[in-house]
Amino acid sequence: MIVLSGGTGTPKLLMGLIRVMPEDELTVIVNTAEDLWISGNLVCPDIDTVLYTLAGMIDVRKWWGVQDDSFTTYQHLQGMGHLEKLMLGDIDRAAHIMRSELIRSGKTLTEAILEMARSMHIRARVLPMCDEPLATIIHTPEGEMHFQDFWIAHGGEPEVTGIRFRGIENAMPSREVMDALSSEDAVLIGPSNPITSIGPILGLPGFKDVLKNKHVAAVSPIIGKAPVSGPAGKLMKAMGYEVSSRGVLDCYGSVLDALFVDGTDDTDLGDAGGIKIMHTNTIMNGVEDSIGLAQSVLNYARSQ
Ligand code: GDP
Ligand code: FO1
Repeated sequence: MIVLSGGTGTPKLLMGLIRVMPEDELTVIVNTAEDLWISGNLVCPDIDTVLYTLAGMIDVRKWWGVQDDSFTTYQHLQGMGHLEKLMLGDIDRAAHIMRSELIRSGKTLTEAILEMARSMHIRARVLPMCDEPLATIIHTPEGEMHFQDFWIAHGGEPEVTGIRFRGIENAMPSREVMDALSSEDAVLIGPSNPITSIGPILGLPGFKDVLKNKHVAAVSPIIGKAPVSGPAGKLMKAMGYEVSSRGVLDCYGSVLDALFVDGTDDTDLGDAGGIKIMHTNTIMNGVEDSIGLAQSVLNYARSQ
């Protein structure tokens, strides 16, 4: 199975999937449009959360960073007046250093991530969506800013008047991503932000065309009229979508064959344009919930 992922909702589901299916049958294609360079190293928040989740190292309270990490370097830098945009843990920073050194030595981002995954004994195939650098730029009345500035420095507060993915026109799905798609029929869009996590993946030139011949299911990250966490609601609204599973359907449009919606969500989806709607518990407050949803998704995929 191929899973499209951001850095919170879908990793929660991956935690269940690796417990209900052979991990080496899983390929995860991960958003890179929130990546940024900090203090000389490339930070890939979504990829790192996926890697740490699969390696059993993720901090499940925050869904970013390594469990029980220290922040000694971050604090010393701060004390010397060098302020970093993200609070980087020491073990997390080691991963950024390794990745950046591999890239500086001439490896692609994909090659670097495959090597890091091997070093963490991860059996799933974790693939960045592309090798070219991309940036999610949020347009606000205060000016344009990188997604991480919007979300962290500005607390997600500014009004959003537009969103663009800088560099997407010159990017393409990597060879490894295309190879994975050519040998797998079932694609799952995890419960991730449809605009800033899945949007860049589906927006890569040619990506949606490849999905036309696949069985594509998604899990809605919106329950009722709000996301479980994060800025998905604000960003969907800014892009003209209803904040509901109806809006999620509209975001993904014709690529979808099925949508998993939370059992408590009574949004009227009408005939959903032929897309199969399945209601089940999609709230993952722990590994048991993740396993339950993973099993439902897997049963559906195997029945196709
Ligand atoms: P990001 O990269 O950190 O934004 O992470 P993602 O895009 O992967 O995930 C963010 C989305 O996950 C948000 O829109 C949340 O509503 C959704 N989400 C988080 N936890 C859950 C959950 O337990 N169930 C569902 N259905 N969605 C969730
Ligand atoms: N999110 C925060 O709200 N504050 C942080 O200081 C922070 C640090 C951080 C460090 C490494 C990393 O991989 C992610 C980090 N995140 C932090 C999460 C990140 O900003 C976003 O939630 C994701 O980019 C959204 O996909």
